[in-house]
Amino acid sequence: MARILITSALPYINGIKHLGNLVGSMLPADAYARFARSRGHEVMLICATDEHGTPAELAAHEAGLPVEDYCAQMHEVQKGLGLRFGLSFDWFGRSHSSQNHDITQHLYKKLDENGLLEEVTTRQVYSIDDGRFLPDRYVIGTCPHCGYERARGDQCESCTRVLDPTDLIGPRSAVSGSTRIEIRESKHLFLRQSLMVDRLRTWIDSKTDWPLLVTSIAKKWLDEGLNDRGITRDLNWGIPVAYKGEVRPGFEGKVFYVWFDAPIEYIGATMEWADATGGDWRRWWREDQGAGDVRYIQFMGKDNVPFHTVGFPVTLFGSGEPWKVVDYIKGLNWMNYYGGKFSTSGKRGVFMDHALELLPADYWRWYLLANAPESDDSNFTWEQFQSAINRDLADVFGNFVNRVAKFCAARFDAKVPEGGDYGPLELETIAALETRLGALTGHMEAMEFRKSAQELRAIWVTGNEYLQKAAPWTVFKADSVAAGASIRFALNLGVLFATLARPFVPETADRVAGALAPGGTASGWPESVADAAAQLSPGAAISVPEVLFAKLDDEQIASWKARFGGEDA
Ligand code: B3M
Ligand code: ZN
Repeated sequence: MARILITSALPYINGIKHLGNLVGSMLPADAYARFARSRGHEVMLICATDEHGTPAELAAHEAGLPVEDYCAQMHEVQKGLGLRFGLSFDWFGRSHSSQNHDITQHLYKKLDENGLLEEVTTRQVYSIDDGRFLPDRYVIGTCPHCGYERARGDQCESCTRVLDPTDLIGPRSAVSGSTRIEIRESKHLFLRQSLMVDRLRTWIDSKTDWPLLVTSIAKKWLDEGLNDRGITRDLNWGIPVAYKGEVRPGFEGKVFYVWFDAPIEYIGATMEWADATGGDWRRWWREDQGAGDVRYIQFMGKDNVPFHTVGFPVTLFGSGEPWKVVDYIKGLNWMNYYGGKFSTSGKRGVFMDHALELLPADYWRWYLLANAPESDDSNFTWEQFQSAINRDLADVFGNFVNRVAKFCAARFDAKVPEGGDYGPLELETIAALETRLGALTGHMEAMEFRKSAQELRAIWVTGNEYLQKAAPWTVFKADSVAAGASIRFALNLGVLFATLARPFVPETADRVAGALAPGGTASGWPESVADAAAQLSPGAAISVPEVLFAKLDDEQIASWKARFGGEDA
């Protein structure tokens, strides 16, 4: 049995997350955690809301709420939606928790003691009418290179050139539109990443099993020369630059940069879990206190890779304390919506709350994982979604379970048939499924969700092919015992299929297992198909589950496409 710590990138607090956010980190992390638990490993699955930074402040302002209230409310909303999507976090924390305050300020103190922080006076844009400093992204103006009129102070979205706010022509505040802005000096703390280049390169070079997407991004940042990076901001909302209640002199009214405290919340959330459950967070995070044998896996979108392969490891290495550092990073590309970005402001795409209004979570989970943006960006289209639901879930998995359960209820009094033995056809089917089980297990261990979904579908198809060949409904007239043996075999396959499907469609898997094996079965990942094919006791009662997946018709798809936008939207 292994001990596996899994963290998913933290969703920003503002707004309901869309399906792209879900499949970009939280959902694959959950699927892998479920698989690992079914293999008997001890798993700690952690996520949280990322509550600091300008987006939180502006969203709260728009909502007309104090930012603390806004974050508390939105945390509950996101936590509730995650539960309804079957995201089985051991803890879904808050980066504004007192635990994260404590651990962030502890690590700040250690970095300072180890000479890895430097006070630097920087030039910041101050908005007189907003009464606040503006992060570069919140200054807009005309790009000096291409004339684009809504260029941001950090980058021009049109010609993608990296900018400094002082480059902009006619700069103004993105918050109020005011042009009464000026450059003011402000003192900030810089993390001296440049001192850790060798340590980082050695560490990243040792990660020979990481996906190319992740190592290429990490090495690009190292090759470009690791600059020291500001880790404080002139904001009111965030974690104060303080230690044990004492603000660092000259840093009154400043807080840590959101990307400094957000990854630390992985530890903070585990502390929250420990405080709530009496568990021991050190067994997961301190190499000197039981975490030495932990395998730590992170899930995130590709744009988060730099912070997880540079900033966060520098913080942990730089503390001089034996913190658990990531062993494997599953970086994902983007899932787009008809080739374009999901957009909260542009009202394009499907968001978690609306998705659940339309269909149960398992419909979405299946499509997202079967089309996970692993090797490249992937696309959500209503047409593909309809095909996946109808072809994979309804026609194959759902149909198999319903046909077998209904026939058992009609002809065998809804009991697992007794008598009869498995013959050549069953043994041939078992052999074919053994091979596929090995392939599926390999793909899941490699966190390859598209390949896993393909293999899982092929396993369901094998079950239907067996039914076609065995044809118990035809055999029954002449030989009800042989038909019974065939149905017993198929019922066992139904439970096996549910066990293998649980990381993808957990609610449906539980319904199938509850109907075919109401007395409970070993829900662990099967060692062999042969064992799984004989786990139901002859004579045990079964029930017929409601239709597992309703097919989606063209009218539904057309109306949803109109509502959420399609390629012509
Ligand atoms: N809140 C998510 C994003 O960039 C960001 C991840 C933090 S993980 C520590 O969309
Ligand atoms: Zn430009």
